[in-house]
Amino acid sequence: MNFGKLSALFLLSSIVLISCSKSDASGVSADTSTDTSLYNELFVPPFITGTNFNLTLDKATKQFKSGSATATYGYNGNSFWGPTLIMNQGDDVQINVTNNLSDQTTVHWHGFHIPAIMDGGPHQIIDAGGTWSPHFNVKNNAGTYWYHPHLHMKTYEQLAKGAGGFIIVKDPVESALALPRTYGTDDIPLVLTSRRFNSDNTFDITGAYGDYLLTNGTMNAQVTLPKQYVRLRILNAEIERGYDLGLSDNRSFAIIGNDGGLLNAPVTVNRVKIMAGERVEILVNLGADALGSRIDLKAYNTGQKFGFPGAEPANAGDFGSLLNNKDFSVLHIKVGASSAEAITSLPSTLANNTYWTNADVTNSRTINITGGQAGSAFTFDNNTYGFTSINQTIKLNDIEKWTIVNNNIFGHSFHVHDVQFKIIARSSGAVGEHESGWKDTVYVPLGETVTVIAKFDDFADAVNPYMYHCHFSNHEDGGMMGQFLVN
Ligand SMILES: [Cu+2]
Repeated sequence: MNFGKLSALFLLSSIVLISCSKSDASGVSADTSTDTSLYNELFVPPFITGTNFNLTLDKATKQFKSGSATATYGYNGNSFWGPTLIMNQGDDVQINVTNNLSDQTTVHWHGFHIPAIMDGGPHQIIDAGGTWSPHFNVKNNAGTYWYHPHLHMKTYEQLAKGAGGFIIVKDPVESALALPRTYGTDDIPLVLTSRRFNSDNTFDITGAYGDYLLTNGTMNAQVTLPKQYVRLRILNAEIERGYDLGLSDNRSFAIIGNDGGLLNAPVTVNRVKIMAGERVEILVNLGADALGSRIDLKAYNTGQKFGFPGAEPANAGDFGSLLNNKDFSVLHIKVGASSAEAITSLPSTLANNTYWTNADVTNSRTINITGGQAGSAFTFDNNTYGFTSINQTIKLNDIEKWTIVNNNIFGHSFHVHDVQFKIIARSSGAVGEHESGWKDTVYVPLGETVTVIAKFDDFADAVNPYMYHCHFSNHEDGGMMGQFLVN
């Protein structure tokens, strides 16, 4: 599709009836009914821990709906998504990535502060049948990160087919806290995305939005969680859609971390927005719930402001979907017996991050979101991504202030490789508490200017660039990406 026609198509999509064959309601997101036959058990990815990790990406199939199984990708024999890699800060790790696809791929370690040559961006290509073996020291703070393909113009397709996985980093600060951390019991990774199906049950890999929510690749997912505080590590791995998450009885929950790890203290809310590429860790207290009771984690996506991806009202076409502008269940939770070593209270403080401020800044630059008008793709500063172009050059150890200006036609999710930054300003008002920690991805709504500060330290390389890009993978594939050198 031509993403440059976004604005025109969006305007048309609400008034033009587009015929579609997506009327099969079997996968429509579940309501809060107690009929458990509506639900499928949540897939919790297996985990691998240590300092040596082997990942093999392969073709697979998965039965999502009645009829044919869907052609998918998965790492290590999984039918959609891959194992969770659990690493310790300070460890030297090696990862061997074997590509059993008949296409090239790459694997990017999203959020990691590592040398550019190890980053897994578009330049670290793994040919079909090949193996790539990056190695690096884990410098990141404890938090929820992820890996995914980053092959230019193929990121959307490979991610959409299910290539991706979580990385959980542990460190002494996090380990000293009384937090839920029994993986798969009271510490649950949740990756949110949605897919549209063609009539033969293959994925439709063209538009911005899917019609059916997949939580860890599970349609209509349900899970039994223990009657205590549970930790949900939520990743938005969508093509474009944003989620405004909350719980179906409107209870409050605590945000304890975002992209780059723990916040300094928990923040209590009853909604949290999470956009493509972002992570948020929340604690939900199920301690007062009756055994066997049910509650839904839901997306409250009705009535979001124009530019919020997925708020468009159409239910079909490139910028519509069955989930657009709706509230829908993300995870149906059944309350089960409490587990050993249950966490029953919330820590009052978490980490002791010291963030960059304006006073620390040694260099500033501005990046404008451009393009997207009829007939053109989205770009930065009117430059379409060039494989050999260097768009920014940064001096090693500079503390840079980046101002991202979106006087354009839609919202975007802005991701920078190499660094974790601090969001210091939004032109619309205050920076959200849910994004008050270290971040690698920031939502830039339509009409807004966002300012972030990062230090570009440790890794100089005069040849190999890092990427900054929109994390809407269709925009990224279309050229909404730039390259920077640190030297
Ligand atoms: Cu974008």
